[in-house]
Amino acid sequence: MKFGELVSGIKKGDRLALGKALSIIENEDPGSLELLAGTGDIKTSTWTVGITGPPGSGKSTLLDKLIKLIRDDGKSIGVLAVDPTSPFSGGAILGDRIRMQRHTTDNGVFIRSMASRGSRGGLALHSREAACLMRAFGFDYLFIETVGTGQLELDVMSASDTCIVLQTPGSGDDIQMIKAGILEIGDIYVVNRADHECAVEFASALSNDLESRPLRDGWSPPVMLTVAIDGTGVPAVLHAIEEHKKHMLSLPDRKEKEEKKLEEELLRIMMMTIESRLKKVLPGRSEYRAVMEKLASCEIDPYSASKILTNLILKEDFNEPA
Ligand SMILES: Nc1nc2c(ncn2[C@@H]2O[C@H](COP(=O)(O)OP(=O)(O)O)[C@@H](O)[C@H]2O)c(=O)[nH]1
Ligand SMILES: [Mg+2]
Repeated sequence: MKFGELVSGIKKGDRLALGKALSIIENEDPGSLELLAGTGDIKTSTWTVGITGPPGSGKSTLLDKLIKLIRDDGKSIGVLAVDPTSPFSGGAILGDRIRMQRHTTDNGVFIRSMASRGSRGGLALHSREAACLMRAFGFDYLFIETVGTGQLELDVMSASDTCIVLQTPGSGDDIQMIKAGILEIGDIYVVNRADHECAVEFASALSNDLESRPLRDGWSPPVMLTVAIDGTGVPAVLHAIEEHKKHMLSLPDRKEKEEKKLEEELLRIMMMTIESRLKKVLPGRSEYRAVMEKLASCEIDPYSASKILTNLILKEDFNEPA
């Protein structure tokens, strides 16, 4: 199938086309950017929700329950699981698998897991581009599940409209981990495994910590207790997502924020495009090989080499003023 056919398939809601396009992105096929370029004219109202938290904290279980609630409400939902330990990606015990099956045969749900391999930035890069494709398909909600590993959380947040941070009580160093930066990113905090005896205490410690933080966009992030395995507290989480969505959509500087996000996205994609083009084109250029020779024989240093080539590539118009 040609890229154009894939794109029009996605626009028409063809799940097979979406699946194929996601594989192209996942395999870092050289045509990835070209494929994505075709989806750019699609405006969707998909609300993207990132769910992050340590492995085993219950993200997939919570998602499973959220999917059910959202489907009961008649809305469609895409799930991108970039957590390698996720039941969605096959690491499930049998029970989890069986529970997922009810969704995979439902046309209003599309679940895709992404492998955690890849060259540069790997996972994070894939998931950003995959999310673009999923949004182009036009689900009402897109959920992105990621395991808590640091930089990825920040990427998830910047690609999400609502960011849910999941934590579990009882491992002693929870609060320390939370202090290590995760308090900056959540719009909603969920303390899962509320069947654990320390859950309430843990949640109130978390609330206290959050209270000392400056508000982002005038939103005060709630701390919610859930027992994902039996669904306790999950409707309240969905309600909080909807409240956050309402809040964000009603911000007076919403338009400026969106423009800023678009600009960041544009710059990020430009960097990617430039990098991929340079890698293809440079080795065949005589100027590049000449500079490389000088570099190899220590006639110049890498910084001077870079300056020569960058000036050459960017030409006068884009050179910094002297
Ligand atoms: N006791 C208890 N177990 C839970 C709860 N939520 C999830 N689990 C279990 O924790 C394990 C890991 O859950 P999973 O959703 O795969 O976690 P993930 O790695 O964050 O996606 C599974 O065996 C779940 O059944 C909960 O609220 N209470
Ligand atoms: Mg999971």
